[in-house]
Amino acid sequence: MKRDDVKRSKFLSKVLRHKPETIGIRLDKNGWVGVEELLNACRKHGVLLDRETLERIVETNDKRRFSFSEDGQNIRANQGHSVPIDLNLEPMEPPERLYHGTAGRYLPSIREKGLVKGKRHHVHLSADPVTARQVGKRHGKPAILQIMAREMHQDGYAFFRSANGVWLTEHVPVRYLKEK
Ligand code: HQG
Repeated sequence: MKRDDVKRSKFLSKVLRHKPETIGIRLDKNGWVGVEELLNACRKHGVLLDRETLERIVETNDKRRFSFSEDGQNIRANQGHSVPIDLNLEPMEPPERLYHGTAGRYLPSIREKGLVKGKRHHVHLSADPVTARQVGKRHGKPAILQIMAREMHQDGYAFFRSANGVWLTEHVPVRYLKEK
């Protein structure tokens, strides 16, 4: 991905997940905003973006963070919001194990409280340890946790998978965590 696109993509993450008000847009209850509305608002705020560039960012984004609606009129972030929207995800049966990458310094607190979602809507889990390590690295020296996802699910906990393959759940209690 081009360097300028990475910058624009970070900006889009900010306005489509966390702070739409900074450019004067509103997300609907499912997180969508009109593409034209978004492009106009970005331009007004000095971020040069046209439809073609936006399409390229959606397609080439390393984690497929954004999706267009079927008719192409709207766009939203696939996951990671802190604003209260409903992605309308269907609960799904998870694989036997999922993974969570975190920083070593968080482990004492995680051993006490389990994985908590903080400001986000869900705890984010990865399907494989390599991805989990990359997620963990963002916070410092990474530590990888295994989650007994199937067992949790059998015990009645709901799991969801975002359009870009991130597994989501409300909270992971300590008893389902295993340190690798
Ligand atoms: C930690 C990125 C102390 C948790 C990634 C994490 C992901 C605790 C941090 C997505 C804790 C929250 C989300 C507890 C959890 N005590 N710390 N009890 N429970 N934590 O950034 O999962 O690039 O909100 O381990 O790829 O790192 O944005 O969550 O270290 O998919 O698309 O609290 O963000 O995607 O950090 O990352 P974050 P995350 P994007």
